[in-house]
Amino acid sequence: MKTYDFRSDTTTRPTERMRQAMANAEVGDDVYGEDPTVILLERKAAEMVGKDAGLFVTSGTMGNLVAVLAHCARGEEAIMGTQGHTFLHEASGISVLGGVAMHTVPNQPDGTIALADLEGALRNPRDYHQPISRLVILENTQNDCGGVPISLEYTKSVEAFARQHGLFLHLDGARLFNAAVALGLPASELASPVDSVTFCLSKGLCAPVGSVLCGNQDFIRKARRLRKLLGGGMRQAGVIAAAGIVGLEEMVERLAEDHQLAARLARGLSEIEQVHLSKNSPQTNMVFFKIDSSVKLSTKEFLQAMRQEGVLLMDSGPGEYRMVTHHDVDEQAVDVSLSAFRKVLSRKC
Ligand code: TLP
Repeated sequence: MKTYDFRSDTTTRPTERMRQAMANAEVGDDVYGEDPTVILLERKAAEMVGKDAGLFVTSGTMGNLVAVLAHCARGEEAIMGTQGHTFLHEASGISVLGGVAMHTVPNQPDGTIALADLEGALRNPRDYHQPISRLVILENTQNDCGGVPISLEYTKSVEAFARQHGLFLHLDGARLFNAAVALGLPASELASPVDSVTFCLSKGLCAPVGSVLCGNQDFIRKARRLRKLLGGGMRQAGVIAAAGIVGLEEMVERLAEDHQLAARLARGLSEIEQVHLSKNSPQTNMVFFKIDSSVKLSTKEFLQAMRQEGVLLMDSGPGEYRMVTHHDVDEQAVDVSLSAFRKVLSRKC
């Protein structure tokens, strides 16, 4: 039976054009700065997000880690949302490896962090009992709040706050291009207020591996050293960078199709009695929902029953589930999964 994987857009496989580009990639030793394909990817990525320079890193997690370590010294503090990926899903790397404290403040349902909460998180730099506030981290799209695209106006307001208080501003833009497509703005504009931004090639853009961290030349020089320190210096990395270039050239515009497919999925789910859409789904390529408490299936049983019908999805917190649309699922996959929902939910009610 064919399986449709809605767990994440990280499950996308490289396209045929990517595989060809990888096979033919011109390579060199990137630790010596001699891989022309990596150099091209970094240049292209930086240009697309409006920064001076880029650094190819293994993953979004490494991009955020390197960025935070480049901005903050040990004992300093990064302010971020309680729903932020860096706080929830990155094994506390910035604290474990960088000695950087995480100061969390609530995300609002629309994915933003209230300016008053940022203000309240500020430390007194003259009080030596306190850590030093150094950085604010935003996320766009905000994954755990519903894949929410965050507006340019809001990001600018946080920039003004950060400048006023001498803080750096980093953007986890793992899905920045989804936000750009949803808001109808270039990614470079959305990232213009921030000092550094990382985005993933390996999600909706379909490349098999990698993210790019972008910022000014000095920041990227520092980041390059930190990437090496973390064991992320790659050699003939042009083989994978080549797929990233295809992702940037060919896969950005089509993210709109993923958003339309998520809308179709959400419409279908909303017609199923036992399914309740949550987090204002869908806002981009993610659909969050809860299953009615009348359904006597544990999370594990429900996921297992759906898997038996050929549909993979993920739980995203107590009683809540997430489905993500991407290049490797289509209208037929949505229709099959809606039938699977009907079958599984009616069976066990
Ligand atoms: N997110 C994954 C899981 O880790 C939850 C997913 O399936 O959504 N920032 C954001 C906003 C992300 O959503 C992710 C991945 C990352 C960073 C990390 O990227 P990778 O997986 O490349 O380290």
